[in-house]
Amino acid sequence: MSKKLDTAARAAALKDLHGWRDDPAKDAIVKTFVFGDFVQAFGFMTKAALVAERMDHHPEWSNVYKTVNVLLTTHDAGGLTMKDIELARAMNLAAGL
Ligand code: H2B
Repeated sequence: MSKKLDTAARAAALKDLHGWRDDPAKDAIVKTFVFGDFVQAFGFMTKAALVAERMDHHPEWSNVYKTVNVLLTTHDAGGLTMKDIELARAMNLAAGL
């Protein structure tokens, strides 16, 4: 199982993760993706879902029209791990960032 990141590792990992914020209360990272329209938002979710399934690591997310809110945390570990950082990177790539 992945190990929870300590404060220093968390800050270091977040530094080069464009657009992601710390959510310490939930021991998670969060990002709001805003696309041009619903089709782009849903296209992103489709790509991200396939990556998530391949990684066996799944986002908590919601979609309203062209906005996708994402929260990443590792349920098995009870907090943030490298798996969340890896999925966040993959989601940025899926969004074309
Ligand atoms: N996703 C996330 N975000 N955290 C987990 O701990 C997790 C998961 N565990 N996806 C996986 C599935 C686990 O439940 C299965 C059995 O591997």
